[in-house]
Amino acid sequence: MGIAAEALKNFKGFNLKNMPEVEPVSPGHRACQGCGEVLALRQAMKALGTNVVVCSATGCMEIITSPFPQTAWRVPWIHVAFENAAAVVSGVESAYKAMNRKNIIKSPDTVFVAYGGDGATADIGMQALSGALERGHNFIYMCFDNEAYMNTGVQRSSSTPFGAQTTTSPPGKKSKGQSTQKKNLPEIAVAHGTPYVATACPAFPVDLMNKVKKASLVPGPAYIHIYSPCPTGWRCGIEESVEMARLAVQSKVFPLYEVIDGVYYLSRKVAKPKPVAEYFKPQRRFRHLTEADVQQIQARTDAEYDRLVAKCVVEVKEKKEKE
Ligand SMILES: Cc1ncc(C[n+]2csc(CCOP(=O)(O)OP(=O)(O)O)c2C)c(N)n1
Ligand code: SF4
Repeated sequence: MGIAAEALKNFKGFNLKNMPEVEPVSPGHRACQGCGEVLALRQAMKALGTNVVVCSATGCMEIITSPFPQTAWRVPWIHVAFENAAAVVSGVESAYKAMNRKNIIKSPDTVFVAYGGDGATADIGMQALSGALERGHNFIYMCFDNEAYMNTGVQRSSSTPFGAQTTTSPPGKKSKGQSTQKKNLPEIAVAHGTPYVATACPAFPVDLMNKVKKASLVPGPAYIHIYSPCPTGWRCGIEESVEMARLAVQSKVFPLYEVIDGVYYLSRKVAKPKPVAEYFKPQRRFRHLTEADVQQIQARTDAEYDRLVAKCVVEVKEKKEKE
């Protein structure tokens, strides 16, 4: 049995009846109305509780929680540069380890967390993240993926999906919007031999919280990729974030799965998938796409999903959250 499976063998998860009441991220922050990213952050932090140190890359979740002299954080939290959250959390984790060993502190169970948006993770912080995963620090990295650099005004990242409009991938006579395919960050984390990797989204809060909790129990690096709808950048209604996250899963655009010691588990099998067009429709970032474009994206989505399912040896038998 691998180290992650061993650590999780007696795992008893959250359910709707035993939700923690703790709120490490307080309400009253300055996110846009309907922000799916801060909803995901709240769920993740509720799962982790208060014995944590959090390193935040620059981005929306940093800006909206820390307008000086205020803060929404009720736990130790460090804002670091855009590109080095994983490097800083490595140092913090190492410092705690050394101080525990020398009996300077008694804090063996503190959980170390770094997070960033998709720009901070897939592009500018990739080198720091790769190094931290490879060195095997005991930390969780959470990527809140809203599929563009939102904080600075919706620029494309390498996690922006094919065809999406951003300010730096504008559609026009010669362009269909984003011309490249979304970078597969969970696969990159798996390729590092990371003991625990998972995808999650805030439309399935119990699943998200259990994955974050599991990540905290694994003695080594863990990577969680969290789909985070952004009504401001996706140009959809502020009341539609949770629905967008749910539709992303139901249309196979964003499958929910875990990889424990390299073994793939599908968290939720999409038996009756919704068309990608239904997921695209409320989002004006996809409005310029033709029917043929959407069909092409549908075919690729189906193929990618089938490729993932073929890798999943076991289906997780968990009580399903209501869709
Ligand atoms: C080295 C560096 N380059 C650029 C910036 C400007 N900057 C700050 S936040 C940000 C965008 C963050 O995007 P992302 O990581 O996707 O997070 P989001 O805001 O979408 O949650 C940029 C470009 C910076 N702070 N530092
Ligand atoms: S721009 Fe998007 S991700 Fe950033 S706070 Fe607003 S809704 Fe949230």
